[in-house]
Amino acid sequence: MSVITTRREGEVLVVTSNNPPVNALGQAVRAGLADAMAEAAGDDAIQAVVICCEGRTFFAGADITEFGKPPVGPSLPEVIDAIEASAKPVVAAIHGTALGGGLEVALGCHYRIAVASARLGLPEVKLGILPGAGGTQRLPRVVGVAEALPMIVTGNPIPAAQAGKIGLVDKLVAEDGLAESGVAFARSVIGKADHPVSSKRTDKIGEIPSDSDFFDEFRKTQMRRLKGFEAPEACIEAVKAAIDLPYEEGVKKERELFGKLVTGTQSKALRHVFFAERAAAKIDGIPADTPVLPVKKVGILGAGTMGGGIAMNFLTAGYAVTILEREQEALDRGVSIIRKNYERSAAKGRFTADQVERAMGLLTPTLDMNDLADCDLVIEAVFENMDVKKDVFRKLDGIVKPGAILASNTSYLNVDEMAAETKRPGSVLGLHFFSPANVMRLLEIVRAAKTEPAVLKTAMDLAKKIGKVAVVSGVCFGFIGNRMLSPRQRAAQAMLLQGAKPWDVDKALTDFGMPMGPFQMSDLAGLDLGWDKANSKSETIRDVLCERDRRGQKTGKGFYDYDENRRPSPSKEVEAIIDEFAAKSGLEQRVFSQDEIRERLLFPMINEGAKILEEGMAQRASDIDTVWINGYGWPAYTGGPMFWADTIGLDKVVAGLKAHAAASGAEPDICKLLEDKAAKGETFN
Ligand code: HSC
Ligand code: NAD
Repeated sequence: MSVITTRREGEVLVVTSNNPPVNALGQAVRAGLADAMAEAAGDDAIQAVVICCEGRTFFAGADITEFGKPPVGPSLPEVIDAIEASAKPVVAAIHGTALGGGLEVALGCHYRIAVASARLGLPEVKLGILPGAGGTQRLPRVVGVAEALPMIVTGNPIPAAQAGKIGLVDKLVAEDGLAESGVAFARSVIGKADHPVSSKRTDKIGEIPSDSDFFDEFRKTQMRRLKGFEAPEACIEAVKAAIDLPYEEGVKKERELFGKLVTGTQSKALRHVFFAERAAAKIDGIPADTPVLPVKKVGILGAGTMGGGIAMNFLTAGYAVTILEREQEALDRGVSIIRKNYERSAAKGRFTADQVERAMGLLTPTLDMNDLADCDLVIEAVFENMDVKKDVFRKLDGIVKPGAILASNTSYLNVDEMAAETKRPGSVLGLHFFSPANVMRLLEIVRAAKTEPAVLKTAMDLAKKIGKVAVVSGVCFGFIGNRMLSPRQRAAQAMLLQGAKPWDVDKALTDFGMPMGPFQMSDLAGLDLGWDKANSKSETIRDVLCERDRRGQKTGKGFYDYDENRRPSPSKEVEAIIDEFAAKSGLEQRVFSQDEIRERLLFPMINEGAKILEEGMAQRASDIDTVWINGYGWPAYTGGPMFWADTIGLDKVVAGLKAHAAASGAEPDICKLLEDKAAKGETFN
């Protein structure tokens, strides 16, 4: 059956798209829409047209899989121009998400109606491009620049009610019977003298001149979000063109900017990120009919840094949570931090006071492990110590109902060993959240040797429900993310002994787009994490820093000095300590370029990533990219570490690793998979 069908409701032609899963505007859909418009034009009995979609959503945009392939007509702009040129009014009837090209189709229509649950947006910028089918020119004309600019530059969709307020939607209609509502609306406009044509509107576009401060003010508020990305600035330029140029010329400008972006590296990388996140949700070796186990009540052990944040994820999503601590004081502290975090978010407008109370009302604090007996899932976030973890698993196994899932939030430890303490190893897995757990999107799901498929599938399902991006990892020290952090830390330390300063090292990574470098990260985490005070013998730079109470941000100083606002500055004392160690090492002191620092930090990570793949600890290279982008702030516009390695060339990475090893007088430890791929000219993705 054709993806586009038409049917007549009296004098109204109803055009329906059925192209699952999201009605992407692929070639067949575009051709079908063009045919339908021709059908309407050629039939005197037809006086209006309704465009709607079957399935879960209105058109969710252009078909992203077609980018980078030779275009096959009709193009989306041609189809939308044909819709807009129709002498008979066209009504878009929107449900689900009208996104990107989907919203551009709707903007080409003369009228838009939507159900209240619908959302409308132009998310192209998140794919490193801009709306290329007239969206940057039509949206400002329809809603004004002040409303259009944030939608185009941030890519965030708006709810239908707001779209109604700003004039993007003409009428909100009932959730059921959308096509019928469309027909009724169409009938109500038949016979009107003029139907609004988005590209010809002039009533709102003059409100903000293109040289107004508005654009600079907007840039300032979005600074952090825009840093390093090329597409947002192009979006701003396109919107300015909408103000300054006649529509036809503005469209030309838009097309030119789109063409440049879509062929660029950033857009390729961001499209990779889009598909990588979705691929990560697919697990090898799990039959499609594997059931998802019911989870209603969640137990959490430990109300410390992680336990509290983990609890918030579930509370926000509406799960009942019981949180366990050893002592009343720690329990009270944990619960009050959860409340404070919610209240802070409410103050920023992210929650209403009611939502805060509803979430807090779902939380049961306890000191008695027996209260976890009826939980469907229990996650432990107690100290990172195998004996403590084993003890917890043994006890939980005896208390929590049979069939319930037991999970560890361990950062490094062996989940198989914990599972072995229980009589239900099939129900044990790792759920590794990232700090702050209520904010970071990544969840590493650690598949232990005996984890059952249903348990794994349930965890993947839960991750989606609490808004996380989940990636499956095998059991190895540090799993995917932290395991790759270790060689980076070693490389950073080694450079200190050869003349680099912590701030030079960190700068190479922040310039690359990471939120912080290795030494800023150590200062944030605390240098004394795992440091043995009693046995410290001033053997490493870290030992000396901790001995002098330079333990990181929490003591006001670490590798850096911090002021009262936690702003870092280079430290003379640290420089002197490093110089002393460097002199003792006998290594030659030299100046490192920022390029060399970056390569020395990042190439060993790629090598480790390749080992992770070779050992089957990650299912695919793109999973590693997803981990680093969502768990550690790796800049998405480079596509993640493995994609980035592909873009610079694996042969270059191997050559770099060899050169760095030679410079340090060490044997290079290069992963065979990486070396083989480099030799064959292959890539990871
Ligand atoms: C665009 O529209 C550019 C335009 O300006 C036109 C430019 C024309 C220029 C011409 C110049 C001459 N395409 O996310 P889910 C797949 S750019 C292809 O899990 P959900 C997805 O991969 C586009 N495939 O579902 C997955 O496949 P799998 C702007 C797409 O319910 C499956 O659908 N639009 C696709 O959680 C389910 O996806 C966007 O960026 C697409 N556009 O969320 C919207 N969209 O099953 C992107 C999805 O094989 N999409 N797929 O893994 C989304 O944000 C989400 O998919 C939804 C649904 C919110 C729609
Ligand atoms: P934390 O010290 O802040 O909290 C641990 C809490 O567990 C403490 O409040 C302690 O009183 C409590 N606790 C200890 N034994 C208990 C028991 N038997 N029953 C109930 N409560 C008990 O530590 P954290 O940073 O939250 O780390 C917890 C776990 O999460 C560790 O395994 C850690 O490796 C992991 N993790 C930490 C981070 C991070 O950045 N902090 C990130 C990811 C994972």
